[in-house]
Amino acid sequence: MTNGVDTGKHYHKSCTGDALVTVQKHSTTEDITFFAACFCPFVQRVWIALEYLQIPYQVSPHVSVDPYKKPKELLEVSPKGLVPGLKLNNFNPPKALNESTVILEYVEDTDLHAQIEASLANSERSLLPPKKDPYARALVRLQCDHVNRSLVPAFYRFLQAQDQEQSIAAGKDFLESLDGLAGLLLRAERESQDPVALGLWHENGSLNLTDAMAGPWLFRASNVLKHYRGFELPENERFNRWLLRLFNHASFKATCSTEELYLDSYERWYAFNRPNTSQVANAINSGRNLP
Ligand SMILES: N[C@@H](CCC(=O)N[C@@H](CS)C(=O)NCC(=O)O)C(=O)O
Repeated sequence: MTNGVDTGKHYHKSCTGDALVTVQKHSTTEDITFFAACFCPFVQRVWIALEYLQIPYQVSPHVSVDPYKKPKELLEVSPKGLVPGLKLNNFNPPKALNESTVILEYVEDTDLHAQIEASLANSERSLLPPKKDPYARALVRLQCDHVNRSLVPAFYRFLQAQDQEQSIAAGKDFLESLDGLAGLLLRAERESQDPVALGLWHENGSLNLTDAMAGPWLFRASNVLKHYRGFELPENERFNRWLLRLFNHASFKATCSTEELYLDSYERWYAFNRPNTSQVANAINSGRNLP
């Protein structure tokens, strides 16, 4: 079912394109050290938020730490040896955080705190609607919950499917999951006018947690799934306009390498489903939850 042949390509260890320029801008010591890997979508979702909220950070030398080699510095911040991780150097001794979803909420909270301290509580830059509108915040969190429990696993099941029957079923599941997300985005639009609740889905919205949370897999659907599975995104004008706004957003673009990096990197893990290459791939193969 895989297009092309397994050419034995290996994952990249350094960013290319716009992402490389961003790395170069973040090479000096800061309160936050960001443990990243250039190909990783879990990393990219955090990276988009750091860029958007303009939180100072230093990227760990050579984007990246190699999560498959599990260097000691990575294990100190992320016990399973998974990227992303944050080292928080403003604590003495430094503290650490792992798990992309937790880190995203942490950077959002940190940013809010900094804004309040600087009396900028009305700043536009926030990933969630204001605390005074808990329902609008919940609408965005519903979308994120769907992304994490449905969209992300469906993406890997589709990419890793090796026979035709599996691949057709997994492709359908992935499309259904995209459809489910579109339904939740339309619901938010009906039920809230807050620009952050609308996110980039709406032309009057601003980048939000869902954009950061889902964007990296939507992007890889448009290149990696297209290349290895012949996948075409649904012909849904609203959905495609959203993707255009998202992929062209400055904070999103700043974290993207060139397409070749993703195609090469994914061949090894998923497209040919080589055994024992990653914790995510193993979890999908054995029907367990993602790590
Ligand atoms: N649940 C984690 C998943 C992170 C993850 O799986 N990262 C991959 C790279 S994309 C990794 O570090 N893999 C190393 C391994 O499989 O050992 C999160 O959301 O941060």
